[in-house]
Amino acid sequence: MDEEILKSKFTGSLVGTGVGDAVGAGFEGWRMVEPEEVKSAADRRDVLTYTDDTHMMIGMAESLAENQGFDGEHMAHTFMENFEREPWRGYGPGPPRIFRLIRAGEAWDRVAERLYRGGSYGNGSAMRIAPVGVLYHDDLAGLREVAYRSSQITHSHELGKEGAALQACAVALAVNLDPAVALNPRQFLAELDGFIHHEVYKQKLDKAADLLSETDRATVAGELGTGIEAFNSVPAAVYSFVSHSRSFEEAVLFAVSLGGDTDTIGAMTGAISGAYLGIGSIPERWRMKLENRLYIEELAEKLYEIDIRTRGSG
Ligand code: F2R
Ligand code: MG
Ligand code: MG
Repeated sequence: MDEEILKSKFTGSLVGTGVGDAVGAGFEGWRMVEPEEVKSAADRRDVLTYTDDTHMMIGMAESLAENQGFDGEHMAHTFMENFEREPWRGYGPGPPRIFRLIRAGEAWDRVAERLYRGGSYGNGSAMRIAPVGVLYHDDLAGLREVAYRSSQITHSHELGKEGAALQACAVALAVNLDPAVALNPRQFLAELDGFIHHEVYKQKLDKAADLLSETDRATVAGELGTGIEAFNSVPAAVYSFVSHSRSFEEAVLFAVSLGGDTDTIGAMTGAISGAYLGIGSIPERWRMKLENRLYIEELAEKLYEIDIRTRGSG
């Protein structure tokens, strides 16, 4: 693939996370909303402010860039320090408790097991995973390992880890596809199905394939789920992408219109769509308003440089 296109996919996925998060943020918890209403709300805003989804995605990218790959202890401390600087970003209930325990001296790789039964299966480790999807786009075994191990910091339930791996794989597959060639939605879903291990996600991917010709958004939302749990939000993001693969804007507006965890489903859809279509597909009027856009682009470029070096030495 042309290197400029590849680089634009890295920036597209990270900026796409931020834009999708910010566009969806005002509607989190709504039942359903018209895409036009989402669009005009985003267009009216002077700044697109992101939430915890992008704040944690930035932490992942910072840690991966600084270590030229995954270092769990460093990533856990990066998350914790970023949270301590900006705790107002709308974090889920679990991560702040985890950061306080790590700050009190608990082991970063065991503390998540103390939350909920068997650890959290919230979507918090999937919503932030775009940097792993782009950096490990040509190494799906490595991608799975880093998705699981990064999830372990805050979301140690197997469904939380698998949700992060599924979202990372969707980003990686999207990076590897030629944006000039029309996406085959069934093939994309089948490749994800081949990658994923857990039956809960396999069933959701099957449902997503069955819903490809569905025109009723309420049916899609009801069948796939739009909740805070990873298994009730990652499949909706994948569906929003495959059903609107030619347009970043349409994919994100559709994702947010489903209601529920709108910032997170918007962020994950934006990450996949940006990874497929590249940074140029993100509407200029949204991209230019994204808070900290230049910093997010800089992080994406650092990850791209690591990717070039890894491929050069491989
Ligand atoms: N926090 C929010 N939204 C609340 C409103 C924010 C408001 N707009 C504001 O600005 O202040 N959104 C963010 O949180 C979600 C990610 O959450 P995360 O990080 O996964 O949190 P947690 O606590 O780990 O899990 C979430 C909930 O899932 C249920 N759950 C998880 N594991 C469970 C288990 N094993 N058994 C039973 N339930 C489990 C719990 O209800 C958890 O609280 C994103 O939406 C992000 O945007
Ligand atoms: Mg959020
Ligand atoms: Mg959310």
